Amino acid sequence: MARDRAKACELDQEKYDADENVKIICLGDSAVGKSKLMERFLMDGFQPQQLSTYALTLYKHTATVDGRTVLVDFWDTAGQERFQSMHASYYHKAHACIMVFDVQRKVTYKNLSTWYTELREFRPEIPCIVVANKIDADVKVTQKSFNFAKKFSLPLYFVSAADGTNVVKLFNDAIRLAVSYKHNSRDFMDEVLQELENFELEQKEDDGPGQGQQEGTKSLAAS
Ligand SMILES: Nc1nc2c(ncn2[C@@H]2O[C@H](COP(=O)(O)OP(=O)(O)OP(=O)(O)O)[C@@H](O)[C@H]2O)c(=O)[nH]1
Ligand SMILES: [Mg+2]
Repeated sequence: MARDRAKACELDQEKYDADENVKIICLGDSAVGKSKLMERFLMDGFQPQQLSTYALTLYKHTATVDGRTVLVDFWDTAGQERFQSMHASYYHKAHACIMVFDVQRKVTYKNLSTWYTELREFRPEIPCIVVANKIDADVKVTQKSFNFAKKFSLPLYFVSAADGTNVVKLFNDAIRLAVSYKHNSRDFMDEVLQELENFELEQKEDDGPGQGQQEGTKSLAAS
């Protein structure tokens, strides 16, 4: 209990010290290895047992990009269909996406197009990396060409959560892309949300506590 509280304080402190925050989401069918990739990157470990993610797990990570501290929220989603309808909030304000398939199960590669269509519905502009996982099981797959990534001009990484191949590179590149997207975003919804955030901050500074969001929304619409 006390340890939980200490951990929460530590995270609050990190948030305070961080130069910025980014959110990275992970998508793909059930059992492609999304959670194992997170485990490999964050804990440098791999437990082979299968424990399907229930709906959502959030991992916090602190990274340094060009000398700046970046607090990263990794959202590990459940690939199972029964959670499909919950995805709207997963996408909200995400800055990058890691989209995983399993090189041993063709269907998980085929389903990338469904995941990608949904991603683009909610986040039309964010960087997305396609990940071919479990290459330890068949290294020859790295010779194959996977047209999905080419078709949408997306980077493709061959990785293995089991032996760690390319995992650190994948996540570090994803963090960089997320930060760079956050700085250069031309996405209309991002601009509106950013403007709302700034406006709310200004309102708080100008009027002190207790001023409602309604007023902010009204003025934004009028401007
Ligand atoms: N050989 C091999 N097996 C892997 C690798 N990554 C994951 N696995 C296995 O694949 C299974 C599923 O991994 P998870 O990480 O739980 O899959 P997930 O995508 O998070 O699945 P959901 O949470 O159900 O969406 C586990 O039994 C892992 O041991 C890998 O790189 N190589
Ligand atoms: Mg999982």
